[in-house]
Formats: sequence, C-alpha cells, structure tokens
Amino acid sequence: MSLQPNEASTETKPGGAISFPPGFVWGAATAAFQVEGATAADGRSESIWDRFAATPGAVVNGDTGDPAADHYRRYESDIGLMRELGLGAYRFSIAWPRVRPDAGAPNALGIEFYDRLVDRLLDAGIEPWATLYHWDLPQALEDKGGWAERSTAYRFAEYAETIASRLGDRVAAWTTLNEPWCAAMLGYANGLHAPGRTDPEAAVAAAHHLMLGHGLAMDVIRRHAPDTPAGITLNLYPVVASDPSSAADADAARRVDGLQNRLFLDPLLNGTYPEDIADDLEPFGLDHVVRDGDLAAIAAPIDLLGINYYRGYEVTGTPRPGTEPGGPEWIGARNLAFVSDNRLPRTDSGWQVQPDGLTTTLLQIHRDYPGVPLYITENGASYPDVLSEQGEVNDHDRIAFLDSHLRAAHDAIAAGVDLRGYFYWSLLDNFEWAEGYAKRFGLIHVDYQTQRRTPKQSANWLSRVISLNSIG
Ligand code: IFM
Repeated sequence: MSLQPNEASTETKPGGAISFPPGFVWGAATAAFQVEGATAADGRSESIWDRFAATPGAVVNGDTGDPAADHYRRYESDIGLMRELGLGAYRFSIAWPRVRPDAGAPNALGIEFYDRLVDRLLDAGIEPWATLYHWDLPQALEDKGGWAERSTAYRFAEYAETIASRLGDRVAAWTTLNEPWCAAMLGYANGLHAPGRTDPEAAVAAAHHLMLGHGLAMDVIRRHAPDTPAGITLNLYPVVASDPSSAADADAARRVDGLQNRLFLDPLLNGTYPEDIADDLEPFGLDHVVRDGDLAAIAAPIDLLGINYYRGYEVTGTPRPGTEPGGPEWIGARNLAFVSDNRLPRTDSGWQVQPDGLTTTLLQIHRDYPGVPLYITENGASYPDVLSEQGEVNDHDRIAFLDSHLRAAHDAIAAGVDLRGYFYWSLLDNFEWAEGYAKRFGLIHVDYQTQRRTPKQSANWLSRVISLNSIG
C-alpha cells in the first residue's frame, strides 16, 4: 500500500524543474464500459449504456460499447503496457452488469474477471484502484426507475457487498462512485447520457440516491476492507464570475458552484445540502427524497477524495448573445450563462485548456473542506491523434497539457495541499460516451479495427516523468 502521508515537501529547482513528494501515486484510469467491450460475454446483462447507445442519434456514428478497446480479453497484455510505462497504479471500474446481471444474483464468471485483473496487476507491481460505479447501471434497474428510485441505492450496496467481499483483501484503494454529477444531471436532466431522461426532478432525486448509495457502499467496504483507503470521485470545476465587479455575475458564479460542486461536496463532507441553492433546488423536490439518517450515511468519513479536473467555468448573470446556457439550466436555474474565453487553446472536445484552474480547485477544496487527502483521479485531453506511417503518434499537444497540469498540481502541493497522486485519463483510447470513438484521450493509441496498441509520445514522456518523479 503506498498511500503514505505527504511527509516530504516538494522540491522546486530554479529554472522550473519540479519534483513530486516520495510516495506520490502515478497512475492512469479507465472505466469498464469505455474499454472492456465483450458486452455479451460470460453472462453480462444489458446496461443503460448498451440501451442508450442502441438508440438512433444518441451516440456519434452510432458507436456502441463493442468493441471498445477489448480490454476484457486483452487485459493481460494491457497490464504489460502499464508496466512498461512504469505506472504505480491502475484505476479501473467494475461493471455492475457483469457482477450482478440485471442486478440479480452474483455471476461467478463476471466476478472472476475482476479477480484475475486484480491479481495480474499485483503480480506486475501495480496497485489496483477500483471504482464501483462508472455509469453502467443494469438496465433492469432503470426499468424500475433507475437512480431516481431510492431502492437503487440499496441494490448498489448489495452489489458493493459482492465485490468488496471478494476483492477487499487485495484492492489498494476504493472509490464508490465516479462523477455522480454526470450520472445524475447528464443522465436524467439533459438526456445527453444514458438513460437519456430529461426530467429535472428525477435528476435531483438521482443525485441524492447516488450519494446515499455511496454512503451505504462505504459501510460495506469498511466491513470487508477496514484498512483500505476508500472514498469517492467528483468532477469539480473552478467557477469564476465573468465580470468580478458585477453582483449579478458573482451571484451566478455562486449558484453554478453550488449546483455543480457543493451539491456533492457539502453532504459528503459537511453532512448538509448547501442552503444558498435551496431556492434553485426547491422546485425539484430535494426535500421530498431526503429521509432521516440519509445525510449521516452520506457523510460517513472518507480517506480520500478523488478529483477529476478538465476545465473551469466563467459565468455571467446576464445571458447575452455569445454566451452559452449550460448545466444548471437543465435543473431550472435561470438567468445565468457560460462565457467562453476564446484566447485559451482548446482540446478536441472543445474544452478550454486551463491548468491554473486545477491549482485553484485543489486550493479551494483544501481551504473549504480541510483534512481529506486528495488525489487527481482523472485529468486528460482528447486531441485528433494521427498514427503516422512510421507507427508513431506525435501528440505534442497532450504532452504540453500534461506538463502544464502536473505543474499546476505541483503548485498546489507547494502551497500545502495534501495531494497524493495523479491518474491520467485515460490509459487507452476508448468509448467517449455520447462522442463514441471520435475522441481520443489515451496515452496509448488503439486501432479499433485491429486492436493494435501504440503508446503515444505522451506515454513515453509521462513514463520518463514517473521514473524521474520530476519535470525538468
Ligand atoms: O471519459 C470521461 C470519463 O468517463 C469521466 N470523466 C471525463 C472523461 C472525459 O470526458
């Protein structure tokens, strides 16, 4: 177990060279539905993403979860690649529909896959970091109301029991949920993700039930793996007022921060929902779904908070041409909009590259929710990678992205933030949800026709950084 305290301060050398503290965890992440493929193998049942991807127009090019990166069959050689890169940890997610198809009885074949994966990782000297839920809800549960139904949180705890009782002796760190904001809001409010619902009331209920599921699963993990660090991963964004002197913009920033970040951080780390967004949430019945004892369950102590960082938001309280309505509008938050800073470069996903936002986010969490060890459990970028005839992917943009974000993470450590690790998203090119296979985030290029893997230049760069533990 290399979850050690951040005992040593970081070293900053003149000329910009930086090094990371001893024990810093270096990893890469994937998620089951995005890489495994083999959606019909060994008794796996349908998930909401299988159903959604089969819906005409839902996913770019009609792409589905097959073949993805065929990781279900190629995991051993993929672990070989991880080893060559020198990764210390691999963050993967477990597919609920493999482990308990249709949320019913445990499926031995599905469980054995994760058993083997964990063992082979340990054989390779790589820490297995397991996430229980990265969005692939069994469709059978969605047919009963999905996360909008309270009972789904209890089914999630049963599934957690199956996995934690089997792998609890070997997994190095657990996270219960990945990005519950996306699962709730993109899945149930704006319909961009599975299950494709556009019902804001269901989205708010889903957000609460996901967090309740987290709390119940924490209890299960504690019973089976009392000494293993456990927590949750949130997608967090620094939110700034477009015009800092405008009261309307400052208010819009407060509301977006509340609906995006604090809606999850506050119940998790303070045991309350943020009061200041009560008016925004009131029409959607949060009060009707929260029962006595829920907040205490959600606020069960965690050993780590995973932060997924991709970009920040600039918002205005006076929407106008050129600004984009966005996230909170799906749940009815009116009179605000997102502003694009066109001076910043963008990734292939259209996201602005904003490394300083990572430092800001880490510092804010450190200040507002002190005492929780932090890990960057995802950070990465899609670029239109080209595999050359020489068999190389010269992804200099991604190297620049990595360099700037690692420096930003280092700035936070130097300022006292207890940041203990960094996982690049993603190890492999994969199924990027509604974008299908069109966006490539991987350190390793995947040819989806042949399943040939080619480590990109960024993989070689990161590998060097890991071996030196520093950037020159
Ligand atoms: O691919 C996703 C991942 O599943 C969750 N976090 C963001 C990534 C890039 O969009």
